[in-house]
Parts: sequence; C-alpha cells; structure tokens
Amino acid sequence: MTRREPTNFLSGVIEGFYGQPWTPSERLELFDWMTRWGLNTYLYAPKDDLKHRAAWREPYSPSEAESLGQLIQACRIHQISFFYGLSPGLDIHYSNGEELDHLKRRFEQLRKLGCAHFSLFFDDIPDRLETEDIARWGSLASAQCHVANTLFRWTREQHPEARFLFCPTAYCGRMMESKLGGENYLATIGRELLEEIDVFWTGPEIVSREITVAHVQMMRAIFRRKPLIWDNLHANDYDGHRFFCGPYSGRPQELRGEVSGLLCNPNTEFPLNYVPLRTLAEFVHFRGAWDARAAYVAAMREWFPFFETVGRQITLEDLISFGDCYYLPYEEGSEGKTLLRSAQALLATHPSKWSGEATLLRAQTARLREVCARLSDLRRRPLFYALSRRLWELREEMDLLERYLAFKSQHPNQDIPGTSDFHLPGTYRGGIVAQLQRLLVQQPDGTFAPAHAGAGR
Ligand code: GDL
Repeated sequence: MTRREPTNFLSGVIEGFYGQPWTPSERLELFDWMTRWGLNTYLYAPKDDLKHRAAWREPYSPSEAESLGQLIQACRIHQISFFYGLSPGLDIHYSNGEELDHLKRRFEQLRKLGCAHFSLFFDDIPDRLETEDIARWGSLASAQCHVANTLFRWTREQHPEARFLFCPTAYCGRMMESKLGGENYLATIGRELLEEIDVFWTGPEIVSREITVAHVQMMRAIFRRKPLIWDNLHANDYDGHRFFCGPYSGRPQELRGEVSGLLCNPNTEFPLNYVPLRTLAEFVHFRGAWDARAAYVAAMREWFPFFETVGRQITLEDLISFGDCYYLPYEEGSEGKTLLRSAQALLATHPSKWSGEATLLRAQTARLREVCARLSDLRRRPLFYALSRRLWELREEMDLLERYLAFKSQHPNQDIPGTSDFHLPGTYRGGIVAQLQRLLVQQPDGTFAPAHAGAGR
C-alpha cells in the first residue's frame, strides 16, 4: 500500500444485504480489518433490521440504542466514518409532514448516540405514488428529493461537516432503461437533489460484472455529480447456495477518479468476507497494473491461518481450490473452472473412450471432497458455520461424481445406469424449490423455457 486516497473519497463497507445482520463482535472485527487496510467508511443499513426498513418509524429500544451507541464509538476509535441508513420507502406518505417528523426523530436518536452522517434509501420499493403525493410533488423523484433535501439541511444544522447519501429507486442501468421510478426519474434526481448529497449507483446491473469509466461518466452527467458506487459484486443474499470469496475485479483502476467512493455490500455471512474486503482495500490504494488473480492469491495467503483444523491441516493450495469453487457471481476461479470443464467433457464422452482423464478427474474430486471434510473440523467455529451448508453440498456433488466415474470405469462397455446408495430421491436434491428450479430452464441468452420442450413455449 502506498498513498492513501483523499479522505473525502468514501471506501468501505455497507451492511446493506437481506438476511441476518452481523453481530456486534463481527462488526468490531470488521473495524479492525478496515483500519489495518485503510478503509474509511461503514454504513449501517441491514435490510432486515426491522427499524431500518419495515418499521422505520419506530425508535430503537434502550438496549438496542446502547448497542448502536457502542458501535458508533468503536468506529470513532478506529477512525472510521459511521453512517446510519434509513429506508422509509415501503410505505412513506411523502406529502404528510408528520412523516418528516418521524424521520427527524429517528435520526435524532442516532445523533444523540454520536452519529453524524446519514443516508436515505429508496431502493426495492414500489415505484408508485399515492394520489395526494402526485398532486403535491408531481413525481416520485421530486417527492424523494424533498424528503432528502429537508433531512440533509437538518443534519447540516447539527453537524456542518455531515455527509449525506441517497439511494435512488432506480439504482442501476437496467432499472434506468426500464424507466423504474417514472419518466426522467434520475434526471430529476440529478437536478433537484442538493449537490452535496451523494447518489448511490450499482453499475449497469444490480450485481455488475463490470463497471466501466464510460458508464460512470454517463451517470455523472445525469446525476450532476460523481456517483457513489454501491458494489454488490460479493453480495450473496439472492442465492443461498453460494458465497463469493473471489477478488474485487471487473472495475478499472481509473474508476477511482470518476466516483465519490467505492462501498461494498458483501456476503451476508460476515466470516466469508475476508478476501472480498481485503482486495477491495488493496484496489482502492493500489498503484501499478491491477492483477485481480494475484490480489486473490495474496489475500488467500493472509486468510489461510484462519483455517486451522483439528487433526490433519489443509494446505494453502487446498484453500485456493475450494475458493475457486465460490469465486465470483459470473465466474468460477481457475481450478473450479477446470474441474467443471473436465467433468463436462468426460460425461459427454462414452465411458468406453475414457482413458487417463477419468482417473485424473476422480483424483481431483476425491481431493476436493476431502478438503470439504477437513474443513468441518475448523477451529474457528463461526467460520465453519458460515461455510457448512456449502461444504456439505460441494462434498455431496464431489462424492456422487467420484462414484459415478468409478462405476462407469468398471463397466465401460455396458450401458448400465449409475446409482448411488448415498444419493437417493427425496433426501438428495429434494424439496419443492429444487423441483421448481427444474421446471423453467434458463437458456444461454437469459430467456426461460419449460424443461419439457414444446410445452407452453
Ligand atoms: C439489491 C439491494 C441490496 C441487496 C442486493 C443484492 C441495492 C441498492 N439494494 O438490490 O440490499 O443486498 O441487491 O441482492 O443494491
């Protein structure tokens, strides 16, 4: 790490996912990491803290407030800016003045606990206005700007240095194209939102594989300010089978000069976020040519000591192979990719034509299965609990593949169907969700088709 970015560049973490919020001790560990790595911002906005969103008018109880106060103090000690986010959009009545009083009361409670910086969220809400709101404000964008500008002025009266962030209802390119929020929604936000307020943007998609300079410059012109990146690259709340420990990537280094900050909303399971946040921090400060894979390997090396097990230890190479199976949303890591391709190629070939590849693949699957088994004995139990569902699933698939390859290798010329006494219908890949997932098959172009071709297409 060489030079630090100017302090008005926000870099860090949004606790902004669906699912179980992090615990106070996980957040303290996060702050230690952030201070060590030079990340300066933490935004508290867990979607399923009821008082952040569903019950946004309700103040925190004394014990909840005490716990938040401790969090704010911890940030101060670590020299991290603490932001509190509130998400009133599900049911706010924009033209009712009492709603602004509710918002102020909620912010005031946090202000008394030491919070200076705030954020208002209007993501994932109905994009319709009630009749009175239409009569008063004309558009959703104007109504939201009125609320945000009023609250921003109020917070600046309390703290002249306060920063204020705004998450629009259309927060990615795809939503803009589909005109979410109404005609000219984002242009109105750009025009009417006070210029000191930062506007969140997740890139071309909610989870963007790439965010280019050209894309961000286009948004800058619309917002009339640099966008603040809300990065969902490592968020996994939308797919319970996965997590992402791949490197921060798909963003050019020049992006840093075009945005007002880079904030990452990562995996719901806190212990799985070491590599995502380590590589984000590295990216923020890096000078030279960014090599995402090298950053991944370096971060994995640092994370490796967390993987001490009871009994026989796994190696760094084992950890990298495992991490390559849970890399990034659009991309497996190189070893995961190779394993998958070899299996696809082999299973597309008649067993009578298999040669050394089957033996090699069996050895690879056996190794990965064994790594998963070893990881069950991690000494850090919270890390194991965060991983356990995925370890189990990967182990099951490796086991089945290995058994299938062994069976077919023994009977290469007989077309006997493969079976496994350990993978029986009902208990294996069972349940209504698994069955529903098999009904509509996503095609390579993204469209869906019924599994049984012809029916209802
Ligand atoms: C979203 C939500 C976010 C969620 C993420 C990934 C934003 C602004 N909002 O749309 O809370 O974690 O997707 O599922 O990104």
